[in-house]
Amino acid sequence: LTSCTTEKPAAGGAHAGAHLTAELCAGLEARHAAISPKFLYDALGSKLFEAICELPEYYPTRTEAGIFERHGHEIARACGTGATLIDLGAGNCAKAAALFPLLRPAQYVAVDISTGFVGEALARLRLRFPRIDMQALGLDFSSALELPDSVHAERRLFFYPGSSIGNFTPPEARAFLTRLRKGCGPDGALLIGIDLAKDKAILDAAYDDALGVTAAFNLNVLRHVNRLLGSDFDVRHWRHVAFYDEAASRVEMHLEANSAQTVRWPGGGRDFAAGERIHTENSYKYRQADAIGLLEQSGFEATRVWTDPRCPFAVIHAQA
Ligand code: AVJ
Repeated sequence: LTSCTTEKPAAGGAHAGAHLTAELCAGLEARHAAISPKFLYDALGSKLFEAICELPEYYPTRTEAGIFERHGHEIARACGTGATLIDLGAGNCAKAAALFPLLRPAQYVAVDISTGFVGEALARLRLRFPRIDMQALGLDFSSALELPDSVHAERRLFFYPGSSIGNFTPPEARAFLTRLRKGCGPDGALLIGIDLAKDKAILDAAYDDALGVTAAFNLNVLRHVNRLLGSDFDVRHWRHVAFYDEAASRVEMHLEANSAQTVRWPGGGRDFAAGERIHTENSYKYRQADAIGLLEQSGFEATRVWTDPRCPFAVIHAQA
């Protein structure tokens, strides 16, 4: 039997860096199997995430965009113009681009783990804003943030929207924000979007939508892992599970084996029992005071907070 769906090598290189492969193996071999959420973003995963942002159930993108729209002038006043805007997890660069007319950055640096995706987005953006100096950086900033010398050191404004901070546990988030603060320099700042705790029914629906787009996004990680690791996960034998754990204040995403599975990869493998899960994402939801506390424990000073009157979500400007 021949298949029409071939597993192509990963975009931007046929094999993952040794550290990424080692990280994947360690996660899959752990007693509670896990895959880091950063692996959700291959080329297709980035497109599926764009589709998630269009879903009626997925409120964060729309809510945050509304805050940027309603309070744009105040946000620009807090941030100042002419900054070095460093967009962490830029994806399609749409959120930053919407702020360009107000923020008028001197330089725009789009950082994303999905190298090809962010490169294409930036190429389109250069045509629209020819006067802004732009560069795309394909790198995994979750463990270390090493910016090349081409990124201006003055007036750095880190932009971390969409509540991506929620993927870290609170201690990891503090460590990450502390690194950011150190990368800011003396006159730097951070503009961050943080999702706030809300009704469980809203959260459950946002991460398990009726069309199954989030399910496809989650399952697609197995195909990405197959390409990176040479493993033989069969997507059809797994299902998407997502729920809000109120006590832990986080949404969890898992992939659950429909039946007993053996998965192999070069140099390793694992048996999964029916119903066994692979943890693929946490999405922490904060109370506003705790979000501010997180920033202050990382050495930032939260100077302004903007929220939505109907849907709890905070955009915070923090000074390094
Ligand atoms: C990009 C990490 C902010 O946690 O809401 C969306 C990713 N996962 N639906 C989130 C995601 C499932 C998203 N972040």
